[in-house]
Formats: sequence, structure tokens, C-alpha cells
Amino acid sequence: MEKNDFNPNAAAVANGNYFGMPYTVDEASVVLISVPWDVTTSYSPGTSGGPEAIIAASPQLDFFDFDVDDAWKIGIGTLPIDPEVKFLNEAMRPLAEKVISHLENGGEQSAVSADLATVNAASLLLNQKIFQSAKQLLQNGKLVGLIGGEHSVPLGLMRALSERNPEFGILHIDAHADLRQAYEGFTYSHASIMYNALKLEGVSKLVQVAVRDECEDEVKLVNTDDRVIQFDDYLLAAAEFEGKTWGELCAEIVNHLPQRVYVSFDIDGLSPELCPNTGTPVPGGLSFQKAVYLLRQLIESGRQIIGFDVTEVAPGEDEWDANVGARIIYKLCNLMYLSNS
Ligand SMILES: [Mn+2]
Repeated sequence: MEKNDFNPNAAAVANGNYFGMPYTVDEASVVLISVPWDVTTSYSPGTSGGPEAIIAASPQLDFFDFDVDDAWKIGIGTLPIDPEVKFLNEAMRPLAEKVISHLENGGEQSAVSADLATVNAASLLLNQKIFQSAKQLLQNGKLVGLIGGEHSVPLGLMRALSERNPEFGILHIDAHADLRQAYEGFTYSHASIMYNALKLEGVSKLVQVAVRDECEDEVKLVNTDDRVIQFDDYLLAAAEFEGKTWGELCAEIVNHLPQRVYVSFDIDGLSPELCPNTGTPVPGGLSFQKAVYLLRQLIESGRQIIGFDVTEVAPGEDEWDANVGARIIYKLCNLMYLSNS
């Protein structure tokens, strides 16, 4: 794919597309779905502004990729933000806030059950919309990435992939295990995405990296479900303090994954200075270089990235969070393309 009038060495133009890419969705090989949604965010909202902040910040990236030749020619397309999703998010957020503050003040869940039911129905509708968009794009031969929003949003994409892939693993980079069976009454909570993902038929493995904040029930699930392998942040740090290299640890992580891999990248898996405005920051976590090295090793091993999400990027007063998010997204787009060609 070539665009004769596009100069990848010049400053990119802000044109509403991720990275200022000059491709339509039809022309693109990789298509990004934006999901401005932060309804169930419990601590600090703002991730619904993630996609627009990343689109605004991303044209400043250079197109050269250290792993993929002529990366800009891959064709990364931007599916326009669905205004109905934005509207639904704005309508549901106040209801969800009411529920969250009621429960956090010790109130009974039964007193807010009507509001909870409304929010859960809206989340279900969102999941169905994302599923339909993703299914259509996959049918058209596109590779799909999804940009949140909070971490509840990729379930529809995972479901669309599950229909086409009888067996795949999830590489899950996150400060949290996200294995709660509903959180604060929200069936499709940001804290439940992997609990819900494990119910999809295609998901044969869940490998978690950099987790450092989880509840007893989540640990119990990790210890009892053979499909779940957790490389928690303390275990990773201790191994390195005692002489193991990050390269050796990445080989162990990758070895647990099947051939086909979905990457679910919650930005708070990184060290919090790389995502200071994210909804639920936690000390510790991966450096940018460690995360990129892990993704590179995944591809080096011959595994195929069948889809990905990057979630929980929230804009702050400057572009920093969005800048970091954009770089992770560009790397994932390029490695996904490489692993499928
Ligand atoms: Mn998460």
C-alpha cells in the first residue's frame, strides 16, 4: 500500500486519525476502534477521554519503527468514534457514581438495584456494539486493535476473536488481576474483564504480568484455574534482584502462551510515572523498555498477535499519558502486522 503524496519524514498532520495516518479504514490493514467509556471506573474517572487525547498526541511520533521496515505503509486506520457510545457513557456515568458512592458509604446494594440494572444493560449494549464492529472488520480481513476507555471495553472484540479462533491465549499486562466476579455490582466492571474473558470459549490461557494489587478471591481464582498463570510484580522483581535476566523471564512468560495471542495492555501495568493520570495507579510495574522487549519476544518466538487493546490511558494537563499510550499502540499495531505477515 502506497500513498504517493504522503511524506513519512515530514511532520504528521493532525487529521483525526491515530498518528495522523493518511489511510481510510478500507485502505488500512490494521484498524483501531476507539471506546470513550469510563462508566464503572471506581477511583478516578477520565479514561473516556483517552482515545481523543491519544489521537491528538500521536501525530508527534516519528513513523520509523525499530522492528518493522516501512511501518507507516502498513496502513493503520481509525474507525470514527461512535457518538452513541459517547452519549451513553455521559448518561450512565452519573448513575454509576451514585451507586459507587452509596456502596462506598456502606449502603446496601438492594437500595440501588434499579440504577445498577440500568448501568449493566448499557454495558451489555456497549459490548454488543463493539462485538458487531469488530466482527465486521475481521470479516473484511482487517487486524483489529481497540483503544479505551476503562478496561471493561474490549470484551466485544475478544468475543469476535473467540468466534474465529478455536484456541488463543491472552497476554495481560496490568497492575490489577481484573478477575473479580462483578465489582460494586457492575457485571461488566473494569475490574472484571478477565473474569468475563475466561468465559469465552476460545480463551485457553491467561498469562498475567506485573499484577500488584488484587483481592483474596482473585488470588484464589489464579490458584485454582489451570488456565491462569500470574507473573506478579513482586515475583518478577525478586527474580531479577536474585540474578535472573528480564530476557529469561520473558521467555518463561511467552512459553506459557499458545500460538495465537491476544494482548490486553492496561497502561497501569507500566510504572505510574508513565501513566500518572490513569484511573487506579499503583507503585511498581514495568518500565517502557521492559514492556516493549516482552512484546518483541512474543513475536520473536513465532507467536501471532490476533488482536489487542490498550486501555486506562487518561489525559492529564499535558500530553504525557497520551504520548506513552500512543507509543505502546504504534508498537502493538506494527508487531501485530509483522506477526501476521
Ligand atoms: Mn485492568
